[in-house]
Amino acid sequence: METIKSGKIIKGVGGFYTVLCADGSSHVCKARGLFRKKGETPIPGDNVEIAVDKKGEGYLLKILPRVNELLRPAVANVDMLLIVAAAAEPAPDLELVDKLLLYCSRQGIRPVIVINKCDIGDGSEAEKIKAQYVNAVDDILIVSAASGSGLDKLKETLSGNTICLAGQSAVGKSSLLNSLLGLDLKTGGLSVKTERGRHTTRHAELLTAPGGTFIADTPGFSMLESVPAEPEEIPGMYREFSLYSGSCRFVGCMHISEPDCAVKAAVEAGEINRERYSRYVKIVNEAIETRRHKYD
Ligand SMILES: Nc1nc2c(ncn2[C@@H]2O[C@H](COP(=O)(O)OP(=O)(O)OP(=O)(O)O)[C@@H](O)[C@H]2O)c(=O)[nH]1
Ligand SMILES: [Mg+2]
Ligand SMILES: [Zn+2]
Repeated sequence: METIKSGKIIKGVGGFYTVLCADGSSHVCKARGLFRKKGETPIPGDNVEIAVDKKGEGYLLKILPRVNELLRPAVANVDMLLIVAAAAEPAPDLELVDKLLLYCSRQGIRPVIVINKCDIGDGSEAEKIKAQYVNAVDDILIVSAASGSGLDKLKETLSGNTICLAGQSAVGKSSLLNSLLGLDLKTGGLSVKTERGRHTTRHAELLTAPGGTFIADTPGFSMLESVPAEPEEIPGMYREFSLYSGSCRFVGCMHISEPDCAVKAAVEAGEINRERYSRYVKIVNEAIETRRHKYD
């Protein structure tokens, strides 16, 4: 006698997958050979069907279709990326934030910008960062894992979603999870680097919070090896450009060197944030370089 159940993989190590079911029970499951034959690898975040035999042992039967799939960390069906930056210590890498926003756009993931460490200084740094993104992103939260400021709102935003954290090392990703979920994850930043400066491979694991919330902590490496889009796709991924881009003289305007560009005019008029626009130009050029060298 087997019972068939459905649930979500929250962890996978050495061919054993921990599946959390809707009734709150969890089962460690093996994947049958079937997956290997099909070349399918179950990963955390996968919604699955399992069979549990009378000894309580479980087997994965089926992986339901994925909405999306992140590679590093390997997590499926991600609703939300928490892009964490620090108001100070370390100085924010906003180019990374911009690239992570492109990644969200490409993967169909809702971005949430979290500006942590607002307890340091007078708070003006956090506001300066926020000002660069107000027209680009709906959710921008200013918080402090240390003081607890803003964490209630953050918790509310996360509720019921599958979430990945991203951002530079030492911005406070693990600290935020500790404060939000009452955990004891290792903090201090850079903790997972080896002496060669490379990050150790870690198996992604989804932490669970009440209300069907699943969160993957991520060590502070960039999930991105290069700009996650083709050059021509990038302008359309900048939401704050969309008000203006229809008025450019050329269809397909890249808003860089073309004449009569409404986006550039909006930058000059102070309607589009100049710093974000400058990084946009850099990112597009990087994407062009990457493509040029792709077939070298
Ligand atoms: N002042 C202040 N310090 C913080 C805050 N949040 C985290 N820190 C400190 O920042 C350092 C780095 O925090 P972590 O949580 O380890 O950062 P992380 O983003 O997880 O770093 P990686 O795991 O390397 O990617 C620690 O020393 C924390 O105590 C905060 O809100 N305010
Ligand atoms: Mg960490
Ligand atoms: Zn233009």
